[in-house]
Amino acid sequence: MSIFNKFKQGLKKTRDFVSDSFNRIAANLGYFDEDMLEELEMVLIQADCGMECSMEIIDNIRAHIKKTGDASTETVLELLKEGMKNILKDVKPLTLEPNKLNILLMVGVNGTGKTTTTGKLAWLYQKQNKRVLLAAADTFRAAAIEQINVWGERTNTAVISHKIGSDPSAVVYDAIDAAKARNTDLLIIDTAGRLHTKQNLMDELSKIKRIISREAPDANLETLLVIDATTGQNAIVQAQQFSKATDVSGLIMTKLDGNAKGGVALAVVKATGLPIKMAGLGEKVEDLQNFDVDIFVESLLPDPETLKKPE
Ligand SMILES: Nc1nc2c(ncn2[C@@H]2O[C@H](COP(=O)(O)OP(=O)(O)OP(=O)(O)O)[C@@H](O)[C@H]2O)c(=O)[nH]1
Ligand SMILES: [Mg+2]
Repeated sequence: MSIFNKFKQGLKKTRDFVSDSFNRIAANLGYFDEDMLEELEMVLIQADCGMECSMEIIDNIRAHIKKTGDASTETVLELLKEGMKNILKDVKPLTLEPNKLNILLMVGVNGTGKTTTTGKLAWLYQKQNKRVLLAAADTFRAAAIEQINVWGERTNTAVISHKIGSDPSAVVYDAIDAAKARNTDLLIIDTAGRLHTKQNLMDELSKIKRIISREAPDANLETLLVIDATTGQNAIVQAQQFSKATDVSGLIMTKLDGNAKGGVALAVVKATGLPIKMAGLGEKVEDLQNFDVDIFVESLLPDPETLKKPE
């Protein structure tokens, strides 16, 4: 399946809502008047694009119409896509640096999809013949260690783990040691879910980071904040506050398949200025994709050829 189709399928709920709404509004007249623009703004807000992004996009469309007099459905659709792409433009896909250790530190609040995404990433890079190693630095629950080991087995990836209750930094220390000895390309560190407000847990994260910079100072480190797209406005607050509490280099938006609110990707980028690196589009191992702005936006909106004409 092409990447475009994977995004279309994963984003089906949001696509159905946004595309059908656009078509329904457009079918009235074949061009957009002020009421229709306001209706379109409401659709964006309902898809969780956020008030700020939605207003910015529609204001730009309005200004363009005023300037050119062109309010045709095709032009509005094009401007809508352009507006969305402009907001998301700073996206940078995840890339591994060759001939050195790359470390992905997976962080985020509880249940956002850190462990699942760790497994999916292992699978993705194993397929590319990279030497991958996993670190079970969520030592809170036995089930968490078990879960990452299951992913290790499924993806044929070695896992460094200690027993429940041990210091996550010690796991990371051992994992880096093993990564060096094995000439590993990619070490992925799964951490426990934590709230940015819990100081002791944030300190634990800082300690993990200190170990990484001490033991692997030349490694290419990415701290990836995993955000659950189905948590709506909460996702925005989480992303904002978590990235303030610790240095985050990029976002992974998971569960974009979960509801019709995938527009939250725009709101999160707007609120944090952080790039989205990857998109979780389903529960299956192959449902993790590099986040591509053009493909994401085109997946949410109708193809120009399919636009309905007014009756
Ligand atoms: N539909 C869907 N479900 C996902 C996706 N990513 C993760 N999940 C599901 O989300 C649930 C939680 O995933 P975990 O990976 O355990 O989340 P976590 O962040 O490791 O959770 P804690 O370790 O408890 O903080 C699981 O049921 C996953 O299958 C996704 O992209 N789409
Ligand atoms: Mg987990």
